Amino acid sequence: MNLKAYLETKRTLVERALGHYIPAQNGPSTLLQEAMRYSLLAGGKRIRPILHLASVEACGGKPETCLGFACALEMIHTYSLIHDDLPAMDNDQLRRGKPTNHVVFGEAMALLAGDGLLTEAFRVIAQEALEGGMEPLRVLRAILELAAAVGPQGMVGGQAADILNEGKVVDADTLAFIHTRKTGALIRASVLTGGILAGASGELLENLAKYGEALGLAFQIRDDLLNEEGDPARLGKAVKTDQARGKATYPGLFGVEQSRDRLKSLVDQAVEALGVFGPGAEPLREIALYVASRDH
Ligand code: GRG
Repeated sequence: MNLKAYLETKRTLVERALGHYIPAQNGPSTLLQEAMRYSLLAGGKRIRPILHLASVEACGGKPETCLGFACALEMIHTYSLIHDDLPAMDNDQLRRGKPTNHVVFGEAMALLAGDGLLTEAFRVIAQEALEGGMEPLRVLRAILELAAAVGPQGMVGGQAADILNEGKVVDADTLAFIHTRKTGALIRASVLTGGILAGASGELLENLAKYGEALGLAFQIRDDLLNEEGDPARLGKAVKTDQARGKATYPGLFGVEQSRDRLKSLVDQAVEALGVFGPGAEPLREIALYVASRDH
């Protein structure tokens, strides 16, 4: 298959739907809406919604019915980036090749833009489920997975541990704790919820969870490596910031070579988990290989 064309088609679909769900607005909330749209529509790979749609396809579902859920994943991801860039967290000036949200709109508006996107994500899921007549129990299960993945037991918990461990020498277990939650949990949920909404069997869901877990950790290890040795122009953000901030990273703890080996073995694990799927899982397979080699 042509992965580049596949990613481009899905990205365009998601891009258009995001603009529709969070439209430009006139009125008292204009600036807030502008701040939300500024980061949401600033580009980005859209890998989480694409993984979700690919997972729906792999399980024989209809991706067009899950576009709202896919966009919700991207809204949550974008909120996390806006908050992560704030002066109280990583204090970054550049994201997706543009000045960060707080640099343009100020800290208060950036905080609220993140809050707005997080809340809108769950509104969009509920609205699309009602209007599309989706199976209620499947939607509830998917919401449970998503909320658990991004709450204190997942992404927000991982971010807290990341910040609390800044400047400390962490062990391998702590590093895995941070990475699987901060980044891995939302990626795992993006994949798993696709299977849930498509009505996949228990065996398929178990394997989607294994795939998502391995891929989520692989994604963050690649992110660590790119922070160490990537091209800032290609990445659209600063590099070598992790070391300067005393962040817990794979290359920091294990070195670049061992991190690359771990990345490769995680991608192998992810691909292996897809063994029970038919040819419909080809995009998921290709995306796993792409994650290991991505340059941005
Ligand atoms: C609740 C106050 C508060 C803050 C939450 C949870 C959180 C802050 C931040 C999440 C942590 C985070 C930003 C992890 C990094 C994940 C990561 C690898 C981001 C980059 O994702 P890509 O490469 O980026 O998919 P694009 O721009 O392509 O979408």
